[in-house]
Amino acid sequence: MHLENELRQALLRNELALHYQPLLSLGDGRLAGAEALLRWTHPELGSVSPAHFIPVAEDSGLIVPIGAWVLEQACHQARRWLDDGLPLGVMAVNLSALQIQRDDLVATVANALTLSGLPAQHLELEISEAYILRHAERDLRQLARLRELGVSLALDDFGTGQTSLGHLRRLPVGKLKIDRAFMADIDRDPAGATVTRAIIGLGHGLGMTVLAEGVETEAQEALLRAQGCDQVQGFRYSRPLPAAGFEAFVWGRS
Ligand code: G
Ligand code: G
Ligand code: MN
Ligand code: NA
Repeated sequence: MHLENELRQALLRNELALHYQPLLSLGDGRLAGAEALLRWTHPELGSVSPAHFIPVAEDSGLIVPIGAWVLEQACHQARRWLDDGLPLGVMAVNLSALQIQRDDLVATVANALTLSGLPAQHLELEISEAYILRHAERDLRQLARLRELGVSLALDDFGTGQTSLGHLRRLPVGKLKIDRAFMADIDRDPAGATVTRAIIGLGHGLGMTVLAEGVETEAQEALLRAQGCDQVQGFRYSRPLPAAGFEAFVWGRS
């Protein structure tokens, strides 16, 4: 079976869905937002991991129509929750390198906002650090155009790339998401804790919100709290959930 052909059909056959993982404020434990994460259930293969199919979608260009679908779905869901009086905060959507390189990205994002009626300040776009530094000047212009729409930007997987501090300062990014690779040993290894402390200090120094990804244990949470980290996300709180499960978990809706 050719995965690319199957993925091409997936949108038409309605096999894609979004799950949502809560982003929480560390200070008061309140919901700060949700990250939309793509899921694919193939009729024969069953559930296919995004780690497996996102690279196929990127290499084939399918990430462009799929990414547009993700934006639309996520914005609609956010709008429904806000209409129901549920205090969502932001809806965070991952963007791929290929989407950022395309001239129609701003129109695609604007279209998703218009169709859903979601106010732009409720949309946060996540851009992986590993990607952003390779195309500096062009990307800076593209990011600035997104900011003009009123959406916010987050630098995802932070700490795994090699963003220079000078470059970071020029990025119109309001949030750093510390890569989950750094959580593994922060509560056991002093060097690990030094890295998270440094990233939190750096982000705050630049006026950014700092979120730690992949938080799984109470000890990790305690350390991040002591270091002044603003937000957390991870299996300790909740796995990514279908919309109904997210509502039940976060707002006690049944
Ligand atoms: O959900 P999971 O933890 O397995 O995600 C694996 C990877 O797939 C992560 O790097 C995540 O950023 C990426 N991913 C999930 N959903 C999307 C999406 O809608 N668009 C893009 N570009 N990447 C996504
Ligand atoms: O690259 P990005 O940060 O978008 O990836 C998000 C991915 O991280 C999702 O696939 C999600 O399922 C996964 N994830 C979220 N929380 C945790 C966690 O606490 N531990 C691990 N191992 N993965 C997590
Ligand atoms: Mn992400
Ligand atoms: Na990440």
